[in-house]
Amino acid sequence: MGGFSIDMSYLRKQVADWEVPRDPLEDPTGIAVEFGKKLQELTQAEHLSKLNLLVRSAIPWIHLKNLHDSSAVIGDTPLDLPPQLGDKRWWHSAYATLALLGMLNLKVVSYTCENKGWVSVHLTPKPGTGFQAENSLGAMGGHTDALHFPFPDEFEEAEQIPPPAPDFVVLTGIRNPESVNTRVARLAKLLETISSQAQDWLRQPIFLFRKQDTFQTEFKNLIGYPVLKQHNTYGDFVRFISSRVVLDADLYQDAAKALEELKAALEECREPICVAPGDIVLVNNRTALHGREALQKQEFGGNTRWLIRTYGYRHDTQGRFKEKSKPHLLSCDR
Ligand SMILES: O=C(O)CCC(=O)C(=O)O
Ligand SMILES: [Fe+2]
Repeated sequence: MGGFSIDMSYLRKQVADWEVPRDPLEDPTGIAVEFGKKLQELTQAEHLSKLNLLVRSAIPWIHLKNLHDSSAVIGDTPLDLPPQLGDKRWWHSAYATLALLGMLNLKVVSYTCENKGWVSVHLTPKPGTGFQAENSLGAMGGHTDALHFPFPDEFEEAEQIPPPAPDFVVLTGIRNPESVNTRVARLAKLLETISSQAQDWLRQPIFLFRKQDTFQTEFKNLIGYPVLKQHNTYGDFVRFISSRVVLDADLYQDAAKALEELKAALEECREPICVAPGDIVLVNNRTALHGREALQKQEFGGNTRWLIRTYGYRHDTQGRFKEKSKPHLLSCDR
């Protein structure tokens, strides 16, 4: 089954009236639990059961429309990925996002080695040069976030391996004046499109996964793992970014062809989702790939596109948490 959208405008007013006294960066888990209960009281049972399809991996993404109200957000769109302490403009939207995770019994998580460990980052156009600026405007191919981190069943607390990549990526819309689309592709569709021989190669533990630039960690590569892997409960999982999956193409010519097949299928199978102001999109980071169209204008700050990104774990996903006082924070240290 594909993903789908739900109009949540029936509860937007009540969510917009929530008092948001605490900085979401400081107590994201507490806010998720407390406001998750409030959101549950407001959410129609039928919508809750649709959302639980996502948690159970029965659908690859869900697009919630008009859940929060960002129309009152004033001032310039931030230019930095990490939020500024004291900037409260995005708090309401962050509370709605955290409440959603809490209602679904998902854990909000962040990594010590990415964006200073903050749970929320601003996806906005960044001026200047360097990877952040370049990634912020151009089209983004289909990918999974944190692809060089393991799947949950590959993680061992005692081993020298970082905590699992996020189970879910959450995109919260604050501004999107040009209606620039996020693009999603579901793995099930990709697997119908590529040959069974390609699938077999992608299941071999022969690939190297290079870290994304936003991760500052000594774990730079995940070496000798497959692109596709069957999970006992949730079916097939994927990890992929076109430019960051590497293998010895002389030794494994057919596997290199399999990667090309996957890339071509991704182009074919992606579907647009517009994360409009007030919307929240939850994407399963193991059964779907996400990316984005290029932004149309080379403009920064002002009223430009502004999404918040948050990561979630299933409640039973094991990780290496850094300290009790910050239950969201995963340690990338050995
Ligand atoms: O801007 C978007 O719609 C998605 C961005 C994204 O996937 C990322 O920054 O990793
Ligand atoms: Fe992403």
